[in-house]
Amino acid sequence: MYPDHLVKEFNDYLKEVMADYGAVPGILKDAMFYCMQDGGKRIRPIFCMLTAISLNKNFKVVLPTACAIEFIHTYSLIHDDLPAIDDDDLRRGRPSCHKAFGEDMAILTGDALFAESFNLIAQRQNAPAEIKVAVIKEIASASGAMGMVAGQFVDVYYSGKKLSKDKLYYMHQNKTGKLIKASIRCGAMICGAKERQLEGLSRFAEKIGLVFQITDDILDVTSDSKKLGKTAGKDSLQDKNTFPKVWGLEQSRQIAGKNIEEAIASLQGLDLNTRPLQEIANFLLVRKV
Ligand code: GRG
Repeated sequence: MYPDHLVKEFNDYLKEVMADYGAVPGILKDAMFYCMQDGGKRIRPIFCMLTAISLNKNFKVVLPTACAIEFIHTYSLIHDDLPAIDDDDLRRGRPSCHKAFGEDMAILTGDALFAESFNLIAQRQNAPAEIKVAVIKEIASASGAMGMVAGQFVDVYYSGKKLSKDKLYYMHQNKTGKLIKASIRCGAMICGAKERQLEGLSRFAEKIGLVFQITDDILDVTSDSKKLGKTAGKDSLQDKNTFPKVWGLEQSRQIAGKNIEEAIASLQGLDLNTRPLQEIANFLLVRKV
């Protein structure tokens, strides 16, 4: 089952954070608020909060970093939807940012959220300075030129071209997996995880990050736009390289299932409260949105 109570806690905290942006000028502010308001699953913040819980800490201690990661994720969706990239009119069940505010504003809104995410950690995250630097480094690396942007590059550059299985893994691990991994690793670092726990959680995170994108690919084929809140069937329309295209639907499901088993196994023997992380890992196999 999805931890809806944590989504509510996160959204309440986000409202408090957004109140800091009252002085942002004109429709840039409207666009930032529009894109950040309730709507997404908040799964990256949830991963971060559940990691705190697995280490027997209060999830509230990681909320600023969880929020910073959601800022980066939202920026990536705004830019991904632009006509020059995926050209999508629908996001989270509403017109995407550039449809509502224009392309110029969508570019600026993404830029603003990206920079403000680091501001948020610097200003609000309560942790020793060396941990804050490590968290910032983790998130910058996960979202940068050898992380999310690298994965997105492969996605864009190889659309309509044949992609090897190795490159498909590389694309998914970078485009989606690394920010998910950062959500878990940052939660662990802030909560004082021991080296061995951090390593185990990182192995868990790599596998579930991959599975999250595999199920995203599967849902694009098997679900519809109304349920997803974004345009279904676009991957094949744009001749994207996806798991169902390269492996077929059934084998994609099997790869996802095997990775979830391995993810859960990597949590054992680490002196963690593993149940919440196991539950969300299993949820990834049955999620409908
Ligand atoms: C420089 C153009 C440019 C891009 C920057 C845009 C970008 C880098 C990266 C995009 C990466 C991207 C869009 C990955 C998709 C990952 C994914 C599965 C998104 C959907 O996430 P959900 O399902 O969405 O968590 P919600 O709406 O629930 O938050």
